Amino acid sequence: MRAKARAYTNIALIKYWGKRDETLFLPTNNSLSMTLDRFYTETSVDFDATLNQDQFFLDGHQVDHQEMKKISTFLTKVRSFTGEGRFARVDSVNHVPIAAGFASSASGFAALAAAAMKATGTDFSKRELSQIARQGSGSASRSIYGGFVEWQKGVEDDGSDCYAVPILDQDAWDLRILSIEVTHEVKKVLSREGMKRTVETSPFFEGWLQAAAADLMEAKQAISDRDFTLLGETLERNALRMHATTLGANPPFMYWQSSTVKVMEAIQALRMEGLEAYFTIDAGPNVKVVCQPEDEQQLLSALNKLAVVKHIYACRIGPGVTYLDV
Ligand code: 2P0
Repeated sequence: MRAKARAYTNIALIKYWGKRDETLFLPTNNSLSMTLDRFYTETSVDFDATLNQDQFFLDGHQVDHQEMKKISTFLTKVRSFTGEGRFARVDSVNHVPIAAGFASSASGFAALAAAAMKATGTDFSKRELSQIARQGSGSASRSIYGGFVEWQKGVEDDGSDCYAVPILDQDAWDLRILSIEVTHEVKKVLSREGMKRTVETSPFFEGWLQAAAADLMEAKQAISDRDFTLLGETLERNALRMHATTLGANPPFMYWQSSTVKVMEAIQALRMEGLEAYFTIDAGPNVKVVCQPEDEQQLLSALNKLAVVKHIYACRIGPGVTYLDV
């Protein structure tokens, strides 16, 4: 049976940084994201009794052994959850510019989870889908839903209470996200490795856990009240706190480049001039800026004047997983 799904990337306002279980992808803190409307992955899955191993084609090309192993391990989790016995052919097309610094693993595993679960023909809830997607890549658990989404860390060892929940619909609050590309370079420390090193060696990690819990409460209050200033101050502070943990790791590492800092300074300077915008940064040097619709054009023109800015992708808040005809 064949099924096809589309899932969009998301950007964390309160970051997921640290795992308590690496096999089950259980995080050490709750995170909160906005799903975006612009970058997505479309994936079809066909469980086929004639196959004697899984096959994965990304943008039409068969992937290397290591990538294949990741997909096959994930499909085996889907098989054991549903009782599906066959191998699958997976076709995935990524509409995510790698250089934009968006984690395609979030849209990638959310689309793969949705298509694979549907292709097994079993019934499943969105909550179960979020739990399955989580076991491909943590942030994929959030891309099941549109709008604002909270991924709850849970307390159980088996992950049964660890999934994402929607907290505000896509159309309920119109915010804009400018993704600013400052470099095409691939990151040096992959996020999976970076968060592991931080958990194991950074003395700042305990502080991060306390701060992230407090930041989450404020962000949720801000969303509930549609208080943009409170949300912006909280998300910018939370990103800085996440990055501070990496400086305390051993060996230390940092995701910023000088161009990253130039954009951060520009945003803070524009804010002093009365243009309200806030930045966030993930496990790479590119910067994402959150603003209100009425300030988007002025911000775009100010940021485009910076020599370090290569490209700006303007995004809005997007939808959750959708199923497509095959
Ligand atoms: C996030 N990041 O909340 C955080 C902020 C990066 C910085 O989720 O190991 O690819 O596959 O669960 O989801 C990127 O990490 O990591 C990420 P795995 P993932 O968006």
